[in-house]
Amino acid sequence: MRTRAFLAGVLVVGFLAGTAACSSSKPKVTPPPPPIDLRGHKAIEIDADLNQFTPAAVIVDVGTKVTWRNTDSVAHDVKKAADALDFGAQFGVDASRFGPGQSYSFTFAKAGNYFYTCTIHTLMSGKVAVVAKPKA
Ligand SMILES: [Cu+2]
Repeated sequence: MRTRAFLAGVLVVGFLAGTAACSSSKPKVTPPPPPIDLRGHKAIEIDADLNQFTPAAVIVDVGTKVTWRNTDSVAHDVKKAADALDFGAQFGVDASRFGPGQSYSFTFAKAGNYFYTCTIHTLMSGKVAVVAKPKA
């Protein structure tokens, strides 16, 4: 009996060690999707649908016009995230002007990482990475 208990203990310890090794220091948080590189476009579109912005993260050139389209069945808004970079101009749209079928456009004039969110659905957020065009 003692031997069995010892063996069971070894197996458990071995299993735990193996599990720990597999999940080494990686937190169990779903990583945000990688940004979609949309450089080279003068204008792009981001859909608000199913309580998500799609694509949620994009890379665009300075001067790109970004249009958010509400293709969902409920109203959303688009607002600067609380700790986000200054967008350099009046940014965002209220839910009263961003219901189903409505859209909102903003042209990014300066490089930077701009974070925005829907204040109605707090898990609904996105990022626009604006990069300076390389000199031709
Ligand atoms: Cu929303």
